[in-house]
Amino acid sequence: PRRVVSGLQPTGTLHIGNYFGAVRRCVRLQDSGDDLMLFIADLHSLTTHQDPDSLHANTLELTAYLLASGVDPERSIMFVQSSVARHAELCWLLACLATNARLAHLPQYKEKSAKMKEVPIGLLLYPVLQAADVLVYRGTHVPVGIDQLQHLQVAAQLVRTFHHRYGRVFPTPQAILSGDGSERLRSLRDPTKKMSKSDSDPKSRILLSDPDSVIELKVRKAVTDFTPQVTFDPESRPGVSNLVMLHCLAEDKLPEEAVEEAEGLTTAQYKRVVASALCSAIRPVRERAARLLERPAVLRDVLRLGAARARVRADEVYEDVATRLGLSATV
Ligand code: AQP
Repeated sequence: PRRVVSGLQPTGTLHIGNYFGAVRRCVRLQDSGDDLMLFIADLHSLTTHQDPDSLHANTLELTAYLLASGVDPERSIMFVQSSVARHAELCWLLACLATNARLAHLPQYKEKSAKMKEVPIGLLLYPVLQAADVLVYRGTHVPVGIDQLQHLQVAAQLVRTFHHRYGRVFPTPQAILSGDGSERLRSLRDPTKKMSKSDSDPKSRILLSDPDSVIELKVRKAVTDFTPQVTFDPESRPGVSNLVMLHCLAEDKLPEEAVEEAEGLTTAQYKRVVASALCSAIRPVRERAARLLERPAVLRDVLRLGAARARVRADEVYEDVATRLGLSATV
């Protein structure tokens, strides 16, 4: 089977963009037989300052939401990134093959570093750690959004450089794009932007923890445009089309079907349909997560077992890599 590797940062409660765009995709890959390794990317989250207590709480919360979303810790391996030291160790080896010029030119780095006064080296290394995350398990496939493709290209280049110098060790990881538009759900307040955890306006996103009444309110307040009909045209009508997209993801249907269903409704009326679809899709996840959060010891056990299984795989690959480099590593 394909070995799929994916990570999510424990930087706050997941929003429906994270859910439809990442978590649910992983669960569906797991359910269709892929070998899924899903990790909580706490090392990545450190590229921006994290309050230690919040980071710890967010890690457990994310664990609960992932389980509630259908990640099966027996079929898949779910763990915290920092509990498998090989991620950081392989990152160092790969960093010695990466060039500053290549990393500093990546659009996402340029964008994020431009907003900072002091730019941490970790931000520059972010794509190298991402490559290590996948390669340390000889991952073959990575579910990504369009904006992450550039980082997968960095991984592919590192694999080529590695092979050239030391021989073939890693498969070149391939992107899995969802093709259903779920990779980029938009902010409910400004549909030109993506829905994001860090947006200062809480009404711009729907959280997986939002009760029905809050979901309804946020959808009602969603920015659309001055045309009352419901159509799907992401370029010229991003706001309404984003609602159509959410409707489709919540009910597993195609935009044509959603638009047909909305015939005769104004966007204001259609918002009620969308809100109700989202409530039905999210309610079971929210309720399961709440029950799981009452049992933190169970969540910790899941993570501990996941880490132990991940370490076995990572040690084997790392030992192979270290040997080829001439490092006298013992596992
Ligand atoms: N708007 C989105 N639509 C679809 N998918 C999205 N993802 C994020 N935003 C959207 C996907 O969710 C996963 C979460 O990755 P992350 O935890 O590394 O967070 P992120 O990419 O930084 O996105 P956030 O959660 O919105 O945070 P900020 O505020 O930093 O932008 C990824 O697979 C991502 O593609």
